[in-house]
Amino acid sequence: YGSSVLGYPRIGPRRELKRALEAYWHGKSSQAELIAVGRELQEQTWSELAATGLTQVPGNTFSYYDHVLDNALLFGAVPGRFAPLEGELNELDFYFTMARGRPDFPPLELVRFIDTNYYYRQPELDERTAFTLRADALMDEFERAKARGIELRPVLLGPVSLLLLSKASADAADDFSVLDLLDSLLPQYEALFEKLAKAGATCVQLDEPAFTQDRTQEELAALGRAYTTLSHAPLRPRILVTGPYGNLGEALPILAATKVEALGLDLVYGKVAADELAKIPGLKRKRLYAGVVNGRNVWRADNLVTLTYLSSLKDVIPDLVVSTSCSLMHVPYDVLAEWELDGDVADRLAFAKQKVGEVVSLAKALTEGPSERWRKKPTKVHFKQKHEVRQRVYAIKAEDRIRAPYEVRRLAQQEKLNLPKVPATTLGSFPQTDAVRQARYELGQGRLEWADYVKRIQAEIESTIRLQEDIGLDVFVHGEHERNDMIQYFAELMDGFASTHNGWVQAYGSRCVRPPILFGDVRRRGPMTVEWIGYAQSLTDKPVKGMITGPITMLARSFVRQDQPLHETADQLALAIRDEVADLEAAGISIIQVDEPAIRELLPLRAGGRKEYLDWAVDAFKLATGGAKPETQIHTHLTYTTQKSVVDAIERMDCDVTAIVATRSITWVLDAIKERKLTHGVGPGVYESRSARIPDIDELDDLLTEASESVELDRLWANPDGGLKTRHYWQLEPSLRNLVAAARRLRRRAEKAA
Ligand code: THG
Repeated sequence: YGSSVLGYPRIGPRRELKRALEAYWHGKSSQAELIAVGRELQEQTWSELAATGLTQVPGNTFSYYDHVLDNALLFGAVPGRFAPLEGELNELDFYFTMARGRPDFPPLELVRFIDTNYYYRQPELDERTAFTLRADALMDEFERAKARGIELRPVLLGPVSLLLLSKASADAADDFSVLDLLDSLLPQYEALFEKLAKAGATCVQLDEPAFTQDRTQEELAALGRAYTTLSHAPLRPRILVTGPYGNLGEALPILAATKVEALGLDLVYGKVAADELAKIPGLKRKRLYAGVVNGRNVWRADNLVTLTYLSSLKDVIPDLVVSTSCSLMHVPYDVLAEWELDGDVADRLAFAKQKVGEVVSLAKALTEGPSERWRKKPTKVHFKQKHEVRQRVYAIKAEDRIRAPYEVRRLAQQEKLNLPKVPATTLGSFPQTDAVRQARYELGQGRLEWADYVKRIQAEIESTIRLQEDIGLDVFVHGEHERNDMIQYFAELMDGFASTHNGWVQAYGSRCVRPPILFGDVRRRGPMTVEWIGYAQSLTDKPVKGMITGPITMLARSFVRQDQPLHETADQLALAIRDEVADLEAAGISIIQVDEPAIRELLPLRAGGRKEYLDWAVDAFKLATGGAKPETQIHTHLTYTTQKSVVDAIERMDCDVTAIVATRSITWVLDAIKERKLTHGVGPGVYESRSARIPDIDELDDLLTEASESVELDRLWANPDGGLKTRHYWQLEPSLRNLVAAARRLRRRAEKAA
């Protein structure tokens, strides 16, 4: 039986690509040096995959920035607004400018890739888009591998997903739909197939991740049309179509009915019984890439269970290739690069390199039977339990999740806090100085004493407080100087989480995260934020907000244990946060923000599972905040989506104040306010904190005034749409001064009118 993987990480085992990119972007190295690093990473990847024993090695898994943008440019889909730059810049600089923008050319929008923690640059299409094939780089890689005796199976986005992941450009005709371009795109795929076939490629992989989400009949019909056409291409390699990240659902019989030779199924997130597959006409005669090794988590596969499943599949579909559920780009490179993991945890982990090994040994076992070792040492699934934590979860009562009625809380908070109408605040983080990063690094190295570190952080907190006083904000924050990444920060302070040294995963471009590993029962070791927030509050009479990351966001951005339902793990996290809320209250903090920017990120891909998810997600949040006294004001910070179920969920979270990021346009949020779907305090993000532009008073006033037409002024808040960690003070200061001025203007007008 064959073995393969659908893709591989590309940032480099030691983030070599990140360093090379940033050196090049900052003018510290040449393009030739960057390209040398890129080639080296490509070659390392195929050599390693071939040496591990995969029967088929994927190609084109490398990218200098983003594979979605690569695929758009492979077919010449340059948005019209960037066309003027094409003659001016060389190919790679042009590509980076589309991805990163420059002052006169805003970048392509950064969008979450399906439901992963990877973000891509969204291609822009319109009726003027004219596709052409630009396959030099792809063919060059293919030839270089061939010269090393390795035949690659180039990986591409399938044509329909490429279109569906794109958006209509700002100047597209009103009736333009991205699928209008399918017929002009397909001939370019055919031209590429011909080139590949002539170069000796026997198989090409086309990923159609868009079809593991709910799709319209029109989109499904486009899929059928695309692969009927492509499978009739005159000269082509065998075609493998994959459906990563979930279940292909209705798309599967459509693909099975075409003449493509092979299908790749995600049999982890889209697990189906073999006899269900047997019922699909045409499937038995295809080659099945059985995606049984999870490409998105870090746990070792249960070998015996997986082997049993594979055996049942091969009885139905004889031509079987053992594979991964999706590309391995969502996991770190190598467990062996970690030296501080607890043995019990390390033994259960598989990163990309180990997962390739699992695929190879499962394929071998399918022919030869399981190895003796598997029987002697079965894969461990369960961890040692912490009875105290489990008992607390079982003892949760419904009323633990319920606070006093909003009206009662509102009056109690008004009396206690005495805030003005339209209070101005920020959402947490302030810019981090190099000195603080340096101090944290030295602390980690053991070269700085804790007491000295505390003094340095306190100095930063003090200057953040003084700045906010000077600007005239109404509710302060301490600035989060003690945190590099909030997820890592909290994970390090709780039992049940492990952190890695080299477990980097690409977030976008050169940016990476090191997701913590949530392996066991979660418990707070002690107060996590009180030292810093309490210090900040001691410096001022203005209320300082406590800042905690919510249970769902901790789940969404960690690698989470699989031996118990997610909702149980969420409740454990919620209890830890509930304790932190109580400690903050006891330290005199009267406003506490529990952020859940990721609550929509765990939303199931298909509508079917969404209600159940939102029910337990909202419940976990309410458990985290439900212990707060009526006079304590609970805030949250969320990303808004127009999906009705999510808007309802915001309301059900029952926060006193919700700050909303409106990723694309604030009018969505204003609409929801107008329709009176949000009945508690609300802070529409009136300026984009991630943009370099400084908003003026009039435009902030206009937005707040528009919001005030639907919200009474005593539940409207003025705030940016996100943290300010990556801003410069020269941007942040004038922006916040204008925000305060706009809020005061609105307040004064209201007072005059009254
Ligand atoms: N933290 C975690 N997960 C996240 C985000 C986060 N997922 C979603 C979103 N934010 C992803 N966006 C980013 C943006 C910037 C960076 C990472 C993810 C980033 N990373 C630093 C880098 O690559 O240089 C590393 C920071 C570090 O040292 O930890 O800038 O915010 N968990």
